[in-house]
Amino acid sequence: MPLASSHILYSFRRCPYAMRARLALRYAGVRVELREVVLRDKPAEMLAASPKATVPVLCLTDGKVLEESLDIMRWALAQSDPDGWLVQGTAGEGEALITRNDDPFKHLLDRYKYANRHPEKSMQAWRDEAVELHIAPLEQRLLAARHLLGEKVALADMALLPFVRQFALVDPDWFDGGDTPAFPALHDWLARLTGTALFAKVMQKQLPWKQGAEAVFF
Ligand SMILES: N[C@@H](CCC(=O)N[C@@H](CS)C(=O)NCC(=O)O)C(=O)O
Repeated sequence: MPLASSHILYSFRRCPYAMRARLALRYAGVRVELREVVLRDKPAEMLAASPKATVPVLCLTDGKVLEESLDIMRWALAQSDPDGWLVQGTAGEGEALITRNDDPFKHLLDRYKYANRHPEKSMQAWRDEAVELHIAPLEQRLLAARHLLGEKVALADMALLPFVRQFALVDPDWFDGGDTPAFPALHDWLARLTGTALFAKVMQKQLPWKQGAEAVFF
C-alpha cells in the first residue's frame, strides 16, 4: 500500500471506542485525516488496512496500523501530553479501571441498553449489576477527588468517559434523578468532561467518507 501523506483515522462518531481515540488525538494536537465510516458499509481501504473491521483504526504515515482504541490513545499521548494524562495515579490503577470498563462493564452496559434482546434479566437487574460492578465504585473515587485517579484528568477518565456517558443516556431521567442524582459526583464529572470544547469538537458531525471526497482534517 502506498504511504499516505497524513495519518488517517477511520472512525464512527457515536462509537465509544472511536470517541476515546478522537479525544486523545485532539488533546495531543495530532492532525489526522478523519474518515467517518458507515459500519454496515465499511470502506475497502479500511478493511485492507485492518481486516479486523472495527473502528477506530489509525493508519500512520510510516505504514503502521493501530487498530485498538487504547493503542491509539497511548500513541497520541506519546506524541504530546500537555496536561499529564499519563502521569496521574499509581501504576496499574488506571489500567485496572479500564479493564473493568472494557470487559465486564461493557458487557452489562450492552445488556442494559438493549434489554429487550436479553430477556433473561430485566433492564433494571442489568442496570443494578452494572452499578454494583462499576458505577458505584467510580462514584466512591469521585467523592474523594475531582477525577478518577486524583485531582487532574488522566487517561482513564477519557477512556471511560464515552462508556459512562452511554450508561447515563440509556435512562437520563433516572441518571439525572431530578434535583438529587443517584451518583452526584459521577454526574458532575460527566457534565464537566462532556461540557468542554474538546468534547464538542470530537462530537462534530461528519458526512461518511467516500474515495475521492475532499479530505476532512481533524
Ligand atoms: N477493542 C476495540 C473495539 C472496537 C469496536 O468494537 N468498535 C465497534 C463500534 S463501537 C465496531 O467497529 N464494531 C464492528 C461493527 O459494528 O461492524 C477497540 O478498543 O478499538
